[in-house]
Amino acid sequence: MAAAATGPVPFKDADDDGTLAAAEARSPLPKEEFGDLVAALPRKEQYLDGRLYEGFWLPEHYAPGIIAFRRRFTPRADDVVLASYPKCGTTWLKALAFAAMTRAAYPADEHPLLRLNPHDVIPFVEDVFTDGHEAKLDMLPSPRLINTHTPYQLLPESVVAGDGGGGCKVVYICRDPKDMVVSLYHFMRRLQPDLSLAGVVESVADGTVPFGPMWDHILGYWRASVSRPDRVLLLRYEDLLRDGAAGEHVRAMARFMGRPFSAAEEAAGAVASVVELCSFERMKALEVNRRGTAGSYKSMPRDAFFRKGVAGDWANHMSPETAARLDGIFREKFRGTGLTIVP
Ligand code: PAP
Repeated sequence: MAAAATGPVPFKDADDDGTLAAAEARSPLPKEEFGDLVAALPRKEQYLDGRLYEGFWLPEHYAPGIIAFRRRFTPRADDVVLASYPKCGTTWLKALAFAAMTRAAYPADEHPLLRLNPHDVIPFVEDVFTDGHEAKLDMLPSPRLINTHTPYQLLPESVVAGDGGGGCKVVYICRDPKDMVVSLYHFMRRLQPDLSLAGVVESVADGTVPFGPMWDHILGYWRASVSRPDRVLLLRYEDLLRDGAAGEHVRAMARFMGRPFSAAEEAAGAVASVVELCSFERMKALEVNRRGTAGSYKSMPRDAFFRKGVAGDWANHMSPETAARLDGIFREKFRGTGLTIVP
């Protein structure tokens, strides 16, 4: 399928005649380019081996790709970066943002989210760079939706540049760290059945969790959302889940991304259609999300991205002592900042 003139279009649909693939095959991969740099970084062996790079534990596999992303990514003024800490609502955010931006582009029964997993529509930029597909980003029509787990502090300077210096918009989603722990535990257990919840808790507590410390990840985006609300929008998974609230956030996100819903669209129920298309029940039930794998690294079964989709599941897995310990750590890290993610 040829790329439409106006974006965003599904990444998977771009270059499907393989024009770029041959050229890409001749370029060196980031792991060849930055392998020595990464090999010299402190290393932590765990359920996802990490390398400590400028204060964050990057998954070893992605470290060269993230360095390439930082050095080479060329943003466009109308790009929107969808950012998240892992297991905090990434899949939902991708679906909502893409559905909101493309609400007028497809007949309801032909929407790409009905045939593609959200991770195939908007892949992680870490995967894109690691696998040498960066040229494919350049061929996507504007506006593009870019997705990342990279901390705000490590985003390319070109993305976070101040007024007059370029930069683009960023939407970040965060979640109660206790529910992130439980979600990450279940996710990683699909690959490592003997992984313990205690092991994941420890990695969060000592900051070595992939893309951690989690508190610094959240604080980076939160601070940016406070100082530059026109550029960085912060969403909370729990807020989106609240009865009837998803529409209000979709509306705000569409406005922020530069495609506000018109009065006519509002009257026609366009906001509710986006929310319904991206609802947990609808997405989980789709054939494309029940079979096959997503992402090039570790090839996660697609159904692993749709587990329970609720707030507060931590109470079914964690002792009150462990919950209090995690709450205490985050409260302490956020003290004096004004940020309250922990209830
Ligand atoms: P990722 O960062 O690896 O892409 P991410 O999508 O953030 O993962 O995490 C998946 C979580 O979002 C799962 O939470 P749980 O384990 O606590 O259930 C998943 O169920 C939830 N999720 C996925 N899609 C939706 C959706 N459409 N609505 C609400 N929650 C969702």
